[in-house]
Amino acid sequence: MELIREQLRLYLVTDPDLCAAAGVLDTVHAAVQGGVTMVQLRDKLVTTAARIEMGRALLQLLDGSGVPLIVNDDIDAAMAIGAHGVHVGQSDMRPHEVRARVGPTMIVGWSCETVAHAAAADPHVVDYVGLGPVFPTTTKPDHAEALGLHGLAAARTATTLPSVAIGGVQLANGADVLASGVDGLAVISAICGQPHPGRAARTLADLVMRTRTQSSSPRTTWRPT
Ligand code: 3NM
Repeated sequence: MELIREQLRLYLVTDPDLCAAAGVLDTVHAAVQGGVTMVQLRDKLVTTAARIEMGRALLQLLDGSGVPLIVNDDIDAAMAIGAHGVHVGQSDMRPHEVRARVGPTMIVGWSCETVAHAAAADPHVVDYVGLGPVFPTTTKPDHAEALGLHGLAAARTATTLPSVAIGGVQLANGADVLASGVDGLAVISAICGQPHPGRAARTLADLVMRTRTQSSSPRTTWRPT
């Protein structure tokens, strides 16, 4: 479980529209150079075949980097690609069904929008939870009500699973988000579509590292103010 906490430190979720200028592959390449520790292929609008093609290219790009590739929602694509994992949301296939499909070794991530969702995450089935949205975000227009920092901290303490915060996470609020005790930050617009995705990733990765070394024991000492 400790490896996955490390891999969650800076989690890039791809968005083909926001990455349009540089392209998904170049954005991911630059972001990994900058220090991204996990990548999720997320494209809700393409066919499984197109997702497999992009996923294979991403897997090749990530080869040797130690950065896992996770596929959003599409289990068939994840398995065809040979991705490291799959991520599902509350309205997608249930985690235990996903686990039954993908077997014991693939990473299974689950989006949790409430404290109750986080409390329901089964550590025997799920490898990590995505907690969010922390803040309102235009990147996912149909998102659930934002948790805010207090809600994020409550959701984080409702589960022992490794966790990553998502939704409106940016450089300016990253330290506050990490203070909730989550293992890492998941971002789209803070990297995708930035003028220099590699530099944006580097600055965020530095923030994550700095915050980790500064905080003595955030998982037990953080209290909402
Ligand atoms: N999932 P940005 S919020 C893909 O709450 C996604 O589960 C969310 O984009 C959730 O970093 C979100 O640009 C969008 O705010 C995150």
